[in-house]
Amino acid sequence: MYGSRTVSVVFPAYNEEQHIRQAVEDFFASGVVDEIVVVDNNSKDRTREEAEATPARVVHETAQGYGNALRRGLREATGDVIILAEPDGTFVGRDVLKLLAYADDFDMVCGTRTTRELIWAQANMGWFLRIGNWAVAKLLQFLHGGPSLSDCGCTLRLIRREALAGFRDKLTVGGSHFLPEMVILALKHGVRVIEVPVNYRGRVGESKITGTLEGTLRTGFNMIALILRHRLS
Ligand SMILES: Nc1nc2c(ncn2[C@@H]2O[C@H](COP(=O)(O)OP(=O)(O)O)[C@@H](O)[C@H]2O)c(=O)[nH]1
Ligand SMILES: [Mg+2]
Repeated sequence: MYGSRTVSVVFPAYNEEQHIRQAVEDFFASGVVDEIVVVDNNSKDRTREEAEATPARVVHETAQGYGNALRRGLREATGDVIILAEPDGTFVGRDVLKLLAYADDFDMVCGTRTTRELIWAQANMGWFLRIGNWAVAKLLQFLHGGPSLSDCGCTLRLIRREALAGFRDKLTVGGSHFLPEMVILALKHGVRVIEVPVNYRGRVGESKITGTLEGTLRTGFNMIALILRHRLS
């Protein structure tokens, strides 16, 4: 509970057995989270069992993909505000307070992993990822009339339930380029969006999106195509 609002956290999870328990613990330790929804996305390891041993609610999404898992989580979460995160150790539970602090003035609060002091030494955020995330965010900002945006790939973000209701059923992306679609649809629906700096740490377990150059490039190109397509439509 934060003020008078209930708070949900959504964790998309594909093979995250190594850190899922600690992640649930860490986000609950913020003291404001009422519900954590773990969306197990056909994990082949013990993610599901590990998650079920926590106070989190575990749902199983069979449609594979980062976007599919997050969209399912957005439908399942019951809080007045819904926070998307990852259970891989990269995000810090107490950072939800930074997002919540802006939730009175804005409907959607996106994290940005561009502040040097908050990028931990082990984080997967080399110059290529940093510039790429920034450039795609700027493309989105200029083509879709956004506020200042500097990171197109940060899962950690908050959306108020009433704001989400206006466009939730229009979200279509099931793959790794889900995040920009959420911002574009939000802007199209007059949702007030702001970015705030968040911590970004090293990951526990294998990275499935930006862990390889190929995965990074594919996701980047898909994001750019989506941003252009929405502008032209
Ligand atoms: N790549 C990928 N991630 C998924 C999928 N389903 C759920 N996820 C989760 O989405 C998050 C992002 O993936 P991750 O491997 O951390 O990518 P990275 O943040 O670029 O290193 C993690 O929490 C995954 O467990 C899926 O089908 N593919
Ligand atoms: Mg990750």
